[in-house]
Amino acid sequence: MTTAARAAALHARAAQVSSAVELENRHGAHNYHSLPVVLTRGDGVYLFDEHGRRYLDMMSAYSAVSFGHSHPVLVAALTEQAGRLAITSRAFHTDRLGPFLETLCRVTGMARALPMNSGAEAVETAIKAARKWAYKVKRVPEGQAQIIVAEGNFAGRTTTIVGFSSEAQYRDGFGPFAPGFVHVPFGDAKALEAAITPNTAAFFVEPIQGEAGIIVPPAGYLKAVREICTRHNVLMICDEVQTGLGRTGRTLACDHEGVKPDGLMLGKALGGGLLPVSAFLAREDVMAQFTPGDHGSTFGGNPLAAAVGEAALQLLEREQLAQRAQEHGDYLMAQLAKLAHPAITDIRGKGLLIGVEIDPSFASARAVCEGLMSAGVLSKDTHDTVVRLAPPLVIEREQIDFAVQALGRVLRGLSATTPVRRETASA
Ligand code: IF1
Repeated sequence: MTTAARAAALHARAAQVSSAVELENRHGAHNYHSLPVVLTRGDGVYLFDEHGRRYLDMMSAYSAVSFGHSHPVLVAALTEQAGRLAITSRAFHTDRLGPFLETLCRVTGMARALPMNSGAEAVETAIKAARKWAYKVKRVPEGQAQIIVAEGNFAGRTTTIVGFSSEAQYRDGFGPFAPGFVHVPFGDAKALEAAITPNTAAFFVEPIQGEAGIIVPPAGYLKAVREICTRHNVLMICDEVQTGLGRTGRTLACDHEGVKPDGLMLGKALGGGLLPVSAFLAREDVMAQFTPGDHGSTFGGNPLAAAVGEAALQLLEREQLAQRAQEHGDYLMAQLAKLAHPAITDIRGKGLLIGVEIDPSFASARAVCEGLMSAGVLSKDTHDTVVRLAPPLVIEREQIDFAVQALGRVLRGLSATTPVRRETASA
C-alpha cells in the first residue's frame, strides 16, 4: 500500500472514529496530533478502543504508567483514600503526607522532598531552590544566578522551562523568556566545566534525554558531572521525571553510575498511572531555602496523591520492577537487534526506555507508529525519526515478542512500498 493510500485509509478510519474526536476537535485546543484511536479502557499492558480492539501499550503514557493500567493495588489505594480524605491543602497536616515523604527519601536516598503535581512544577520548584541557594549560601549576587542546561533538554511546558528549550517549536510565540540559563552540549563534561562561572547555581540534566530521542550520554558522563559540580560548588540537579522509578533498570538512572545528585525531580509514574504526583527532592541545605510561605500548591502533597504515591513506591520495591526493567529491557533490545532491518539505523536506551531510530528514506517514525497501531501496538514517535518503546515495567516476554514481531511486519510492509535507496557510487 502506498504511503498516500495508507494515509487515506487511516483518515477514513479516523472519520469513523466516535463523536468523541469530533467533540474534541470542535471544543478543544488543537495542541496534539493524536493517533486516530479512541481508548476506553486499560488493563495492565493492554489498552482497548471503543470497538473493543485490544492494543499492547508500548509507551505507557510517556512512562507515567510504569505499573500498568489500573493496577489493582494502586486503584485500591486510590479508592480507599478517596473515600476517606482526598484534598485538604497544606494549611493543615494529614496522616498520609509524612509517611509518603519518608518513603520518597528512603527510596531515593535524598534528605528531603517537596511534593508537587506535574513534572514541570517539580522542575520549577528546583529552579527556585537552586537560585535561592545560590544567593543565600553560595553568595552569588542577587539576580545574577545562572543555571546551566543541556541542549536537547525537555523538562516541561511552562514558559520558564520552554525558555531554555532548544526546540524552536516549544518556544515559538511564547516569549519573552526568563534569563539566567546557559546551554551546553549534552554528554560533554568538558563543555560543562568551561561554562561554569562564579555565578553558576546549578546544572540541570536528564540522565538520559527522553524527548530528544532517548539519547544516552557516554559512559562516565554523570560521574564526571558529579565531580565537576562538587569541585565548583555547583548543584547537580537531575531530572528523573521520565528516567526515574525503575524505568531504566535502576531505581534512578543516576544509580547506573553510582552518582548521587544534590537534587532530583520525580513525576509521571510516581502517580501510579492514576493521577499527577511529582516531587522535588534535595540535600538538606538546598531544601532549607524554603521557609513557610516561600512556595506552595493547592494540590501538592494532598493525601490522595500521597496514598497513591506511597503505594506506588512500595509496589516498585516489592515487585523489584527496576530489576525487571533491566532484564526485560535487555531482552527487548536483543529481539530488536535480531530484526536487522535496513530501516533501523540505531537502537538505544537503558532498561525499558528504548528508542528505535528509523531511516527517514524508508518512512517517518509517525508512519511506523501508525502501522504499529494497525498491528495492535500503540507507541509514539519523537523528533520525526525515533519510535519510543517504553512499555509498562510489568510487561511479559511473550508480549515483548508480539511487539517486536509487529514492528518487523510493519517495516517489511514499508520496505515493500519504499523505493530502494540507490547507493551513490561515491558512498
Ligand atoms: C508533552 C516525553 C515529552 C519530561 C521530563 C519533565 C517533564 C517531562 C524529562 C514535565 C514531560 C512529557 C510531556 C508531554 C510528552 C512527554 C514527553 F519526553 F515524555 F516524551 F514531551 F518530551 N521532565 N514529558 O519528559 O512533566 O509537566 O508533563 O508532568 O508535553 O507533550 P509534566
